[in-house]
Amino acid sequence: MVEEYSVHADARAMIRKLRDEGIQLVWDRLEEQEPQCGYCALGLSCRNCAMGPCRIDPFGEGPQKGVCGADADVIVARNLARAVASGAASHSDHGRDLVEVLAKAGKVKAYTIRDVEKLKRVAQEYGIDVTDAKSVEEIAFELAEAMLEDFGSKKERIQLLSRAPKKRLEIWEKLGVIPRGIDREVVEIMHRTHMGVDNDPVNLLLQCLRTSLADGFGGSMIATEVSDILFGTPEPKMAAVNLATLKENEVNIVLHGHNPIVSDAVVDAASDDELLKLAKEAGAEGINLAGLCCTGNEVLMRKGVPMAGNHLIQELVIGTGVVDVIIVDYQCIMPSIVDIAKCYHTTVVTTSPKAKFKGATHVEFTPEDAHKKAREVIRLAIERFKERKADLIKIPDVKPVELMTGFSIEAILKALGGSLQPLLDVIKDGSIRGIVGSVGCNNPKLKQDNSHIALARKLIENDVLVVDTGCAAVADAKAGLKTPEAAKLAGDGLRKVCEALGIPPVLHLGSCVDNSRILVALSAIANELGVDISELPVAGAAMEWYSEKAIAIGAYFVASGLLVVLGVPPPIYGSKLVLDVLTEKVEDLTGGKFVVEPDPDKAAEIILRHIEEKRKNLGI
Ligand code: BF8
Ligand code: SF4
Repeated sequence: MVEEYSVHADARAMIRKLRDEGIQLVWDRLEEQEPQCGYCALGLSCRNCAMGPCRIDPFGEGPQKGVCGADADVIVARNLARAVASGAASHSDHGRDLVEVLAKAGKVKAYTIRDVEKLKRVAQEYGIDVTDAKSVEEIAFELAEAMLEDFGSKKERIQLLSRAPKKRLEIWEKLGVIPRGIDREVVEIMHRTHMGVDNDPVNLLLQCLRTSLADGFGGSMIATEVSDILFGTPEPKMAAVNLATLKENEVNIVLHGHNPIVSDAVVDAASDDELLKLAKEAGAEGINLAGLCCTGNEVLMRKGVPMAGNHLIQELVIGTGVVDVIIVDYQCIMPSIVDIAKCYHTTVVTTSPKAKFKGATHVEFTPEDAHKKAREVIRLAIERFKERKADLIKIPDVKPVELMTGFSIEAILKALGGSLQPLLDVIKDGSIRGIVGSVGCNNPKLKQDNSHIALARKLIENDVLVVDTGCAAVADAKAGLKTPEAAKLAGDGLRKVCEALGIPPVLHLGSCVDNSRILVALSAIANELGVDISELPVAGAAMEWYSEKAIAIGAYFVASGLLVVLGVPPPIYGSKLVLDVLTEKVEDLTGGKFVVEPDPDKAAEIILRHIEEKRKNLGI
């Protein structure tokens, strides 16, 4: 059975160990939940008001309307809209936290501007004067103020939308989905899904697209740009991934969550001589950091910090018995890790006032004291190190897998010699057939990482360049697809391009908010070719998604004109109308659409056919 849970030896070894120790894991809880509610899976249940909860009978025999009279189409569309709102809000609130730090950069100890050039470039996009007379801190403050306006309710459109091709903007204008303020779109969804407001399912779906664009070209893009400005724009570098990145003889601190505000401060503090001395006095050989999930991707991309794993590794990592502290901020952090940590010596440290966990130790980080708090957490980890339980220690007997990371768009352009032209040339001559963004999560309903890896392998074999983010990126890295040597797994055309540039066939673009890098790249390519994004030989895939954030990402890709393959069915099958719109009719509106295909081989075939069709239409 354990074989069915994950493709990776490190994960399986840990699942067995934790099972032997009687610890309940995500797979056990999934089993306990089965059979899961069929109404909810189809999107047919509603508890938006106290006349309910209501459900619609999918077989047409029982009730076809909720107490208020809402039918299946309205209920499914409303539920989906609330998921998009939550996903967009998550990315965007993360973005806002970064903007608040940007406003204080240079004035507080932990945060400075590490990419001044990018600060000035983005500030100019916001119409800010960047003359030499202004200090870097002044520009940062003005940019932060201008970005906060993007979250408000006065603007007619968010600023970075202007990066999209002209044709795309015209399509959005015609559809009435130009996003205004980020907060405004999310609030409007909450309003429109209250009982008795928007009862036209198509109108609701259009608001889903608009809100998702407020995320992709707003909250997420702001998060990426400000992270680069504050912590440095990533550049290619080698690093390592899997559970063997933990070190038995060192103090191990696992960085889990999403926002580099916390993880970057901890990385900085970990090289402090005084703390290293303290660790040695405690009997450790050093202080070792390892990432998990998206904040792991952030520090991996920028600093080469080793990556312990992705979403389904978060419980298992504690089971090694060598994690002294696991420090989290927010999103995708299973509450269960606190319970599991109690079986070991591990302390879970929460850091955000908006994400406290019952049973965890709260060390609140603010921009003013992040420097101090990061040191406090490391000191705590050194104390915990002394409490390790020798009989519970077991790091899986595997070797860390190497990867090349750090492919920001700026880094890709640099590798190409400063212009997109060489990339366009190899796409035009067919050496590279197209580009696919592989994104999203793990889901315990699927064998961990299997679909991500199988899809990426098949795509590169067929000369499709894969760019990945989030947990998909960790999956591909663990499978060894992210070393320059992996070029040999690619088709001849892609292999030669990778070999010439010394890059892997699967490029790591970062965390989930960094899917905005994909939007930036596709917009730039489309602009260069004088076409729309929907005409490009490109696609997206979220084969193992679980999160509402992934729904928002999928929606902004579709709104931007992309075919998006989902490997896990979204809860929309209760409405034929919603299903039809999202998997067919939306193509006439945006040029993009969703396809649901859990089989990675078939998903790859669908994508390859799509790419060839787009090439044919472009005449290349
Ligand atoms: O934002 S890929 S499981 S960690 S939601 Fe979460 Fe999904 Fe991982 Fe990052 Ni993204
Ligand atoms: Fe039922 Fe309508 Fe209330 Fe939903 S909004 S719970 S369908 S009465």
